[in-house]
Amino acid sequence: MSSQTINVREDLRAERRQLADAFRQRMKDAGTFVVRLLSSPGAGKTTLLQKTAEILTRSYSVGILVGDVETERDAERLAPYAPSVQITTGGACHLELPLIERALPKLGNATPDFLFIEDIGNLICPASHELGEHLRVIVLSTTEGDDKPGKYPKAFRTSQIVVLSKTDLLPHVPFSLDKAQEDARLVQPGLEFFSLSALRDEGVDAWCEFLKQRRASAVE
Ligand SMILES: Nc1nc2c(ncn2[C@@H]2O[C@H](COP(=O)(O)OP(=O)(O)OP(=O)(O)O)[C@@H](O)[C@H]2O)c(=O)[nH]1
Ligand SMILES: [Mg+2]
Repeated sequence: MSSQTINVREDLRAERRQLADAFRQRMKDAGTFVVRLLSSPGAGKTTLLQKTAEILTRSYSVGILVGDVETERDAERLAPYAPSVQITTGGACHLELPLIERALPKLGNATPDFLFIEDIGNLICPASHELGEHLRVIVLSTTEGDDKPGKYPKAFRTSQIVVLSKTDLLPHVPFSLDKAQEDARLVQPGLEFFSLSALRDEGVDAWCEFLKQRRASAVE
């Protein structure tokens, strides 16, 4: 009797990639630019999204899906700025595309000009999951240490943009913007960087201008 080995893991990966590509194309066709934020817990994703939504909603429609293991806290913080839906995973350390598809209609407008996805605070699991975003952004805060890119390479390798957040704290913490950028570029030379303090509203305008330009070239 002959036997055949099937690589289930590879098949699953390929299937997930196809579903993510289809989602990305569907969003593009609808004029929705999908931006996903990854970071370790507390790096400042929600605070940055509050400021970003405040600026972008002056001229664009914005929707936000935010993942957490428990609680609706982030969606409650974001709701005053843009329609926001919390996805609670009850323990899972990352979001998956079926959760995004299920949450989208709850936004009211399922195809806003900008769809932001805040993934669960974690530099490991989310990096291995494709959600069909157009832009993957990693937020690295000055309180985490400038050595993190080399220690968590997959998150940096799979992102296009690094936001170096909480720059207002630079006088108080041993963090070098140059070292963090050098370390990240060793992992992925093509990375682009933004330094900002969402708390002090420094650098957020430039960040939003960049997002508008990227949206225009990606989906318009
Ligand atoms: N000093 C300073 N603190 C900030 C800044 N941005 C955010 N914070 C603070 O950092 C803490 C975490 O911010 P969040 O925006 O909740 O971070 P997060 O990445 O969304 O956190 P999780 O969703 O739990 O992973 C809060 O106490 C914020 O007020 C900043 O630019 N400067
Ligand atoms: Mg958050």
